[in-house]
Amino acid sequence: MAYQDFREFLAALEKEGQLLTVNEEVKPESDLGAAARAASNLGDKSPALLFNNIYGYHNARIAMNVIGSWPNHAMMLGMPKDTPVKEQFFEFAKRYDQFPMPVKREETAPFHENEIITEDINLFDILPLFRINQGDGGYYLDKACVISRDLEDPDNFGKQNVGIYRMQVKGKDRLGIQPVPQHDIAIHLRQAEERGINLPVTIALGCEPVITTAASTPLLYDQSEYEMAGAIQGEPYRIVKSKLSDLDVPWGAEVVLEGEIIAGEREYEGPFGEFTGHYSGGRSMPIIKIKRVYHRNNPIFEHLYLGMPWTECDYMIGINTCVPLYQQLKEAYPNEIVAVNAMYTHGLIAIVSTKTRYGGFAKAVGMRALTTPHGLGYCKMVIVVDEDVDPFNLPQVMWALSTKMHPKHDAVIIPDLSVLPLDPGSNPSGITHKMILDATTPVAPETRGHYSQPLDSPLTTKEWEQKLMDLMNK
Ligand SMILES: Cc1cc2nc3c(=O)[nH]c(=O)nc-3n(C[C@H](O)[C@H](O)[C@H](O)COP(=O)(O)O)c2cc1C
Ligand SMILES: [Mn+2]
Repeated sequence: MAYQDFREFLAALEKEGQLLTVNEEVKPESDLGAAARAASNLGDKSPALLFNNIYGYHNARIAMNVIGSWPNHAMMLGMPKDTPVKEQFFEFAKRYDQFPMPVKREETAPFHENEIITEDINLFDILPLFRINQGDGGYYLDKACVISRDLEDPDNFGKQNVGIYRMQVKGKDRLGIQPVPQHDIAIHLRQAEERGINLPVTIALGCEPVITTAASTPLLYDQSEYEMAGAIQGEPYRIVKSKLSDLDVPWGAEVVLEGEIIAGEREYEGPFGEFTGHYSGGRSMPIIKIKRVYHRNNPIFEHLYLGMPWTECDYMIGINTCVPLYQQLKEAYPNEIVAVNAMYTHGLIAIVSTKTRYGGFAKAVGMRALTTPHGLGYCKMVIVVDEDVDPFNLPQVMWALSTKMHPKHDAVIIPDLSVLPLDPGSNPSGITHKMILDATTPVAPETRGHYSQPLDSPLTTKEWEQKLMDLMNK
């Protein structure tokens, strides 16, 4: 079953006890950021938060932490809320294989209820803005889908991009945007600027969770996020055309902004507390001019807390970072790759579980991970483990590192590769050494170590696991 819009998902969360409505009056700063940070601090089953009594506003409603726990992530997939993480990973991978699912086009959408045109636009009036971290340099939209097209191949639906990119509200109709060079919108902007023309963009706020998931998934450049959203939800994804451009927008959005990135213009943007747990600093970034605003009656403004992991951002880009890496590695090595855990900091570190056909194989798997499209900007460290090690079970990964890895032979460092500039350790920003840690058991023709007597569990352990669980549940 697909959620048609943001409100339907919030209602589903509420029914399952995964939405907490806060009726007491809260201050935009620091209550909202603090509450969402606190929700993450309380563990991995936290509810989404809906605030409907915000100091300074008559009728603003703000939702946070919407995909901010494993139960909420499971519900995004339409699975029972207690589904284990690894099961969510394999289910996501199964649906990823259903790509592409054709889209469903609509003529009108609920957000057409209200239209605001050029001279009347004042984003500070329209949106209940607030800062989430005390060092943020301004007000941000940090969970919006940004849609743009490939200018050289505009009719190619797959090359239309939907991505989550943070935006700083810089004026009543001006936003700053940070297109990381490795991401698709950077390609579109470059095409526009090479021609000296502005890049049309449409921004959708308050979407149902499947499109925010697809928009933050490292898909291939020509894979449509809408066709992936359909595959994930198991039915066609609903879209509607923008009014000012040829861009397709999620039908269920609460608020839609239409505008363009101004060619050649840059302005100081930031700092913003990032998913790396560090501030981005202030840098020169492109500007979006907003020309039209649409919103539903009494719209719900969605925002997300991010900072030192784990936060909602990490749930959003956890499993959906693992799956493309897993599928792309499997394309190269279909009989060997078992699972991939790239849930930490969007895959700056990745753990790959694989069979090893012969000595040296695991290191090659690590190198392949570095050269996947997502690996180019992430995968600073790749840990490769044997097939019997569950990469989602970190104690097992630590066991593999501590017993299988030989520091002289199994740490491979490759100098000066690309990484996203936000990696606070990169130097210069955007360049880093990368490392493969081969924590697999040496196989022939390698002869290192004395691994010939691996320890196995007693014969009836599996039966006893079941038996003990049954006894405990009695
Ligand atoms: C909350 C959040 C904020 C993000 N902010 C940015 C950003 O400002 N710039 C950026 O390039 N990527 C940002 N990302 C990451 C991209 O959305 C993600 O890497 C996505 O896979 C990129 O897709 P693309 O290859 O289609 O560009 C953000 C992700 C999330 C979840
Ligand atoms: Mn994309």
